Amino acid sequence: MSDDYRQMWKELGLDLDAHDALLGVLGQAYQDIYLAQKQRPEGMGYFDFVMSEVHGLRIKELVDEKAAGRKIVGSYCVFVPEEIVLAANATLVGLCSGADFATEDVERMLPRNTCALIKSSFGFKLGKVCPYLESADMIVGENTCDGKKKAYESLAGLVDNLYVMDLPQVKSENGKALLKAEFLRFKAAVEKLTGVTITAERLKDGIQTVNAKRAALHRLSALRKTDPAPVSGLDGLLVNQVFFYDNPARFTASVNKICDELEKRIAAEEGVFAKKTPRILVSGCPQAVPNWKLPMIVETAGAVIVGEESCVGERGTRNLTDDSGQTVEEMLDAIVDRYFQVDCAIFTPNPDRLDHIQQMVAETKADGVIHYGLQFCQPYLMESIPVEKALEDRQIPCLRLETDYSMEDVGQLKTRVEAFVEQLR
Ligand code: BJ8
Repeated sequence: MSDDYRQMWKELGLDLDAHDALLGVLGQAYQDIYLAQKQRPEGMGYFDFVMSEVHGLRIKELVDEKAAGRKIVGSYCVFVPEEIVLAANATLVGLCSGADFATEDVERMLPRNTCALIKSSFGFKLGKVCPYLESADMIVGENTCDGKKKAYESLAGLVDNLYVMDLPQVKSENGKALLKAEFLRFKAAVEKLTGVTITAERLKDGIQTVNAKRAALHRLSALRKTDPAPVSGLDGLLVNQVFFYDNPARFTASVNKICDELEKRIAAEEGVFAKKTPRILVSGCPQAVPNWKLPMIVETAGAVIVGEESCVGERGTRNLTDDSGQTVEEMLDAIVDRYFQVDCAIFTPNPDRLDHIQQMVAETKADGVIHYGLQFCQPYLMESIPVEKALEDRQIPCLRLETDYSMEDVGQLKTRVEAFVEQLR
């Protein structure tokens, strides 16, 4: 890494030694897991570059944007509407973290039995190793699961720019009214932060930019339905992870470029795995960067992942926002309509998620589902039991896994995944 980057990280307040250690582990993991794959599409080269510069070039871009007066908004959840952030001339970045860090310090602030995703977010703050978090002018927390909403009370003491968004837990008229009220309050807060008034024109622009990102991912998902799979699940997940960090227009162009390449592969009947390789849909908790543990296990066990029913995947990107409104009010209603369909397990009841899992199984021609639950994640672990039952009643094999970010259980998970893949053959 260049000296310029080190200076930038120092100015952002990072702990340079700890940060070096993190980048060292990340780089090695990327090498071992990603670069070891065969037959990768050439277009993934862009994503390799993004990952090699994830704390470098992209952060430099954000720092430059800040110097030019643009604000950065950090978020932990797909309920935070990027359309509104862009319309206020600000940039949204995802802050969810997929690796353990500073665990001892974290466990002095949070109970041990907190999910790895929440612990990781705290670890990155306490360990001073996340330049995205340190660049953010506003950090948005949301009242989703109990773990997150209580953890934000403690996070408020660690950062001075936390904004908490309330969210409904029931898909009722009252729930929708709450979401609308909260999006209006968020719009006002972002306008205050940036000093930019959101006009109809800006909001339409924001909607179209985010829709284009989502549409590119929809295109990619559709191509992953083919047998042989034209791209690995590891790479599919990576693209979905980068969705949260990259410059939107560049991301859209890069995904579309991969799709052009995959179309040619499909026409030539080329794939990353042989035809009839067992196909798996992963469903459950979000897998944030650099959490690549499950796809690594699955795809070295002789199966291919063909879709992610997850917030880092289709739950987060399904449905475009209607951009036909002419006024801010009409477009805000369209944004509320779009986000109110997100079927996170914090909702009760949550029948849409089961429908979506089955729909994705049919569309991706998956042979089975792996339910990915993070240890101590009540919403998804609770939901995994009826999901498994409903799938098995429909003769769709399902394997329920519960894990965290450590590598200690890799051997055990591998044994279970291998047995499941055998069953699918
Ligand atoms: S919309 S899934 S991004 S809340 S894994 S912290 S649920 S205990 S991440 Fe999520 Fe928004 Fe929902 Fe999506 Fe809690 Fe579970 Fe931890 Fe979780």
